[in-house]
Amino acid sequence: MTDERNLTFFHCPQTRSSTTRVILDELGVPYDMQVMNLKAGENRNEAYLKINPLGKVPAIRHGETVITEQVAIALYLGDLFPEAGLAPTISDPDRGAYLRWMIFYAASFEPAVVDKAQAREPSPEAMSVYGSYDQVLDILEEALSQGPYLLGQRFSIADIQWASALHWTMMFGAVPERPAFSAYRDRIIARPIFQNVFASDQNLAEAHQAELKAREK
Ligand SMILES: N[C@@H](CCC(=O)N[C@@H](CS)C(=O)NCC(=O)O)C(=O)O
Repeated sequence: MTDERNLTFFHCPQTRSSTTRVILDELGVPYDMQVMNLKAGENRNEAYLKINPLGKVPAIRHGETVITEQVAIALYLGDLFPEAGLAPTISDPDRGAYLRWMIFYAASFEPAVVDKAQAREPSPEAMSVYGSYDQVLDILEEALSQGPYLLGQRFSIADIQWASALHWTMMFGAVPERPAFSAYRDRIIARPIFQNVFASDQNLAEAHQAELKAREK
């Protein structure tokens, strides 16, 4: 059954919403992209704060339904377009691992990496939502070493999420270039859609920078 509701995607180039953009393009579905200039603070305009009161991207609107939080959006889109085969369905034996790795990203990896990057002392292990930064990386390394994909032989949205995360965090030095991480990232981001999104986002970011400069004059 075709879903006729319009899909709008709220995007700022070279941010977490770039991952959502790759997911949408890998799914091969039509959507309307609303681009905001983050450096000009457009994500804090009144209209966008009605979409996400935190002013954060990504967000999507599907018909009347608004969804924020990149992992929620990724899971929603994968389920909305099952014919793309990028998300194991509920009865699929891979569904559990898929959910695990998607949530591990938001609930364990992100807080671990942000605490580390901010040089914040982690909470005592039993209180910490992620255990320790090293544990998180070791668990991930073990999973990625099985390869070629997180779900074994099958490419999924979890790979888009993780390759994108490793791409940015290793670029900024927040995660070390362990061989298993680099090999995995390189393999996934070589996909043409990743490369197209990187190039298009680079153009958008440059245009936003130019807009800012023009306004300063
Ligand atoms: N928990 C949110 C985090 C989103 C987030 O931090 N987005 C950043 C871009 S990478 C943002 O919109 N920052 C703009 C701001 O706070 O002004 C998610 O996973 O979607």
